[in-house]
Amino acid sequence: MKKEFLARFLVILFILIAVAIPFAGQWLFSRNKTDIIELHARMPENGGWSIDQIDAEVNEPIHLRMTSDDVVHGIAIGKSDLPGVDIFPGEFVETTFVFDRPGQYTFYCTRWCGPNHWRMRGTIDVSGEGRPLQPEPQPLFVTLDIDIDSPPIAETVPTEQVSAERGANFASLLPTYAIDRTTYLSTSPAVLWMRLRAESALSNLSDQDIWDAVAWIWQGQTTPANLENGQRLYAENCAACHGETGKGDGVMARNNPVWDPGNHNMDKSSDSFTGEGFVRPRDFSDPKNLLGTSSALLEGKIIRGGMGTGMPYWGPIFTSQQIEDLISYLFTFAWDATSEANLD
Ligand code: HEC
Ligand SMILES: [Cu+2]
Repeated sequence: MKKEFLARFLVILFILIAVAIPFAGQWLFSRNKTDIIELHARMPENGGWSIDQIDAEVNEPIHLRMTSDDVVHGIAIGKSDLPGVDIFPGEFVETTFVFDRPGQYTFYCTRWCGPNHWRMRGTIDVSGEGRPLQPEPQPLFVTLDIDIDSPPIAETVPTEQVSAERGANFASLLPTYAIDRTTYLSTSPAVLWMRLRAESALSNLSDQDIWDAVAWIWQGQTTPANLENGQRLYAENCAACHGETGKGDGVMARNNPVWDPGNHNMDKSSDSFTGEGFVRPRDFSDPKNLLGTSSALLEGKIIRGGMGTGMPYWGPIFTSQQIEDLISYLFTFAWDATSEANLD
């Protein structure tokens, strides 16, 4: 009697389980389907990201299931520390992003998939409670009204290799404005050199002494750790066009025509400018270029980009600290170049 009851009970139980399994599967599956966003990465020429706008809520994870339809890509979120993920063709990879502040974020490709690689960008609109991503303060190039499309050439450059170490010897002689951070941000090394050269208190110093002092001032605006960070960001994001040594000879740009303001197809103020011409960037390792340029100008160019010249805009990608580190690193090209023979 007891045995028979048990047997019947087991049969019913098995039937229930058999019926329940597909339902449970379906339930789990449909949940996954609504929670997971499938994202295909493709080169811009092949259509770019299959989805370029995603809505999200603060503190609610978004799950991405990603694959590539062509070459290797990667994904990362601008202005955030969330680790990036590589996306390989023929494979699916999953990742989860959580945002703790509302605002508009940019997701972007992290692998050099072609000359238009940097155009692989999309936005994630995060709504909800919390301190929003601050609206950016006005960049200095706007406040100072600097024309970032006509970068100046240094009126004077060093004739020997500069040494920030030697420059430290003159620190106590320098007027306070020279070591002021605002001066560093808004003034080019060459303009500061000319101001210092005109100081009667420094008339005993040689031209080279003053260059060394200026190099020391520039060095004092950063740290070895920040420079290292700038170097890494440069290698990952900029060297493909600007070249490892800043000469403008990276694989993505070395065959482009050199910027020529007399050529109307390149002159942005002319009616015939198509805004599509890629140019070869200026040589950062020629001291005439960067030593004539202020940090504010470089920041403006990096944030806003070159409008049709092929120079991407990085405003939504980098934090202000990252941009600062990149600028500090760019200036090292100019100082290092003073050791080369291309001084004239
Ligand atoms: C796709 C190619 C490309 C990439 C990638 C690129 N640049 Fe450029 N960049 C250019 C071109 C072309 C110019 C020159 C056109 C212009 O100034 O408008 C330029 C100009 C600049 C200038 C203005 C310099 C001057 O003296 O005129 C700065 C600064 C700069 N880039 C920094 C960067 C940094 C930093 C990165 C990486 C985060 C970067 N660029 C990545 C192509 C690129
Ligand atoms: Cu890509």
